Amino acid sequence: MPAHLRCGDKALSFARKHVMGVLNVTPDSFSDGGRFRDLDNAIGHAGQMISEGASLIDIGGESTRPGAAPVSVQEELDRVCPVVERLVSEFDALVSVDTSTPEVMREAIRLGCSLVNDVRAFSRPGAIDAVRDANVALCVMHMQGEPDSMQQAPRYDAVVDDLKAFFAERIDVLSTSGVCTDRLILDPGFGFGKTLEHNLLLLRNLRDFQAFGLPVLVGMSRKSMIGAILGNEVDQRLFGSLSAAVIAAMQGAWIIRAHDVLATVEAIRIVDAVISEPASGE
Ligand code: 9MG
Repeated sequence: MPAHLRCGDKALSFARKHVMGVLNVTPDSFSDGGRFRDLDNAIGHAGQMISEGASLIDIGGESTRPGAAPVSVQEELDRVCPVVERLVSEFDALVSVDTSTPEVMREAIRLGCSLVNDVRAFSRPGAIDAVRDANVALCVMHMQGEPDSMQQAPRYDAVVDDLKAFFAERIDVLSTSGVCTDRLILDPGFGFGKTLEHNLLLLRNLRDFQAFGLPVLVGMSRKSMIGAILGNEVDQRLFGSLSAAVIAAMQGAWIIRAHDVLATVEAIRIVDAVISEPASGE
């Protein structure tokens, strides 16, 4: 594992683990009802998450929840770019853009974002070209299918091995296209074309993904896998989300994507304290 991740003109140190705060700027966001579509509200919410300890803010203008409708390129640009521009100028935290759209990637990079988070792993035509020559970090997430149908019948031969093969292929495609692999983050994509059993197998075996020598990011916050275990609604999933975040961090994840930043930061600080090597065993 590298000591830090290059993120444009900034860097993310792996002396400790990090929380990425979720900032949805979609009218149909699954867990915040789209309250943050308004620009000032979005900036205020991002500022709150940064003051609570988020190292990164992930801005998404296209909902990827199961069954979500696609948005036009122009609509995604209109939702995301004003938020990126203000966050970059007003805060020190790393700005991440959750998009699969090459036009949005290019514009967000021009505005100074530090990371592109692509749930489609830079597979859309033009996506790799859009990021190749920037030195921003790239989150390569696994998803089986597309959001409108991905939860209908997810199937794997062996979910952990299948994802390892997927990451090997994407790393190969990206690096042979000229993307330096020290910019990459891997993400198993909890809930993206996976049953509860697939998600649990991935969480149980998360350490296997360290074989690539790249940082691992996970997002389980408020997801239906938590609700499926606890039988509760999205606004009741804090304790379950924290438990999953702690397990992932103990299993080697470096970045936790979360809605409830303060609670997640405190939980992850406990993990950092437990796993950091003391100077002596005394
Ligand atoms: C956008 N988005 C929603 N869930 C996510 C997850 O688990 N990982 C990443 N990288 N992005 C996500």
